[in-house]
Amino acid sequence: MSDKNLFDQEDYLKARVDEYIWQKSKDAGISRQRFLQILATMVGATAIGELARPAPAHSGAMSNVTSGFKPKNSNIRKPPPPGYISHSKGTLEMNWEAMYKRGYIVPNDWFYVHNRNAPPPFDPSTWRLRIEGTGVSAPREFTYDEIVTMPSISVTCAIECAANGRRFFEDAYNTPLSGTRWRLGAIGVAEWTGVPLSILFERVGLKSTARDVLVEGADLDSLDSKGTKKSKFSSVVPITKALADNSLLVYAMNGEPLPPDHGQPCRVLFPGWAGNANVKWIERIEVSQTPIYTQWVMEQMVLTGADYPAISPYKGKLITYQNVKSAFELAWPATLSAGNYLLRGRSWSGKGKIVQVEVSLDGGKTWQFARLREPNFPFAWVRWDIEWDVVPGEYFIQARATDNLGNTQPSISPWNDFGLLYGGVVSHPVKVQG
Ligand SMILES: Nc1nc2c(c(=O)[nH]1)N[C@H]1C(S)=C(S)[C@@H](COP(=O)(O)O)O[C@H]1N2
Ligand SMILES: [Mo]
Repeated sequence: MSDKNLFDQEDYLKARVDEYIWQKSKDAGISRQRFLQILATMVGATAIGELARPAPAHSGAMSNVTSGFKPKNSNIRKPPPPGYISHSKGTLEMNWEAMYKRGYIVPNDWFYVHNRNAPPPFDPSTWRLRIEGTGVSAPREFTYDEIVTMPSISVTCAIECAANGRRFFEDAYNTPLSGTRWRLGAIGVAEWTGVPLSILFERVGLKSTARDVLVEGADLDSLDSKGTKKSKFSSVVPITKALADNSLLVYAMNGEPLPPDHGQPCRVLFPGWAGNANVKWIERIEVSQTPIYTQWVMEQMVLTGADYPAISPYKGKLITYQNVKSAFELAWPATLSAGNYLLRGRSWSGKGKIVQVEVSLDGGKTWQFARLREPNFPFAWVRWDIEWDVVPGEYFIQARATDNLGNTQPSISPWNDFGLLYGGVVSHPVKVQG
């Protein structure tokens, strides 16, 4: 499969499903010809069996706006910056108001956090990264010192949670969801420094037949609620993504050693892919000649619901790249004083860079172009602004971005049961005082 095809999730998913069935068939001693016959009859049938899914109960989890103190039992090490929202013990949502007129990059202390577990302790003298699997001919371990002395590059790009914007599904469909009720603050842009995975893979004798890469953290995943066996938090990408120039084994963030909350000592960076692909606290990478199907990816990394029938082995449509979104650098809800105001915001796309941003100050009736500011890196974000001569009243303001592949934010995102990849235009409430 070519790298270009990866941009088309339909193609990617279909290829993965075909491979899965072929692999199973081979294991069972079935011929290629018979496999193709099975395939022809199978996809529709498995799709139907998986459709029914009970509506999730509302978690009722409380949200806290932080005021600088650290909650007990937190899975987060850094002190929460003022005005940040902590939805649960492992989540910290960026405060968009604090980004007003700030630089392109989010400082480490201000970067959002999504930690399923507390950061594990790190001892540079005993820590090892193991690279192994059927896709390499010389599996071995690397020490921390070895990694930081290898050739490195720096990439400025975003990491964004696949559930960023989840709360707008609830608003748009008036249906509660379980899971973190992020607004738009589960994203940040940083300068990530590390070793291109392609260089590491060269040192372990990457085979031309390598297909998939599994990256595993030191912590456990969160599938235990259903009584299933606990496994390490991990993610899987195809070898084409792992070998991209900007796919890195990261050890520094904005020029500092990777902080505990963001993956100390090492995490992976897969630009544009959903946050969870960027595994933190990694200890093991498996390169495989056969596709790797983990429970996490098949059950959690998918869009599910009436619009997204399951296609075995996936419970829905596999998530890879993030979509287009926009946010204002404003509090939620915002209160402004009448007069001239420089309205600012940022827009981003996991598939490329933003080429156009439109803003509506009248709830979507009329739109005008915002001014885009430099820099404007792909897989990161662009800052934009617009003058607003504002009179007292109550407003719902909106922003709508378009990326270089022509993806534009729709007025509403189609529903999925986990509330992932909300890309619809968001109405931001603003009150203007006289
Ligand atoms: N080992 C490990 N890696 C992980 C996670 C985790 O819980 N454990 N969370 C993932 C998710 S869901 C997201 S959105 C990003 C968040 O990265 P950040 O906390 O550095 O912003 O890390 C990903 N990597
Ligand atoms: Mo996440």
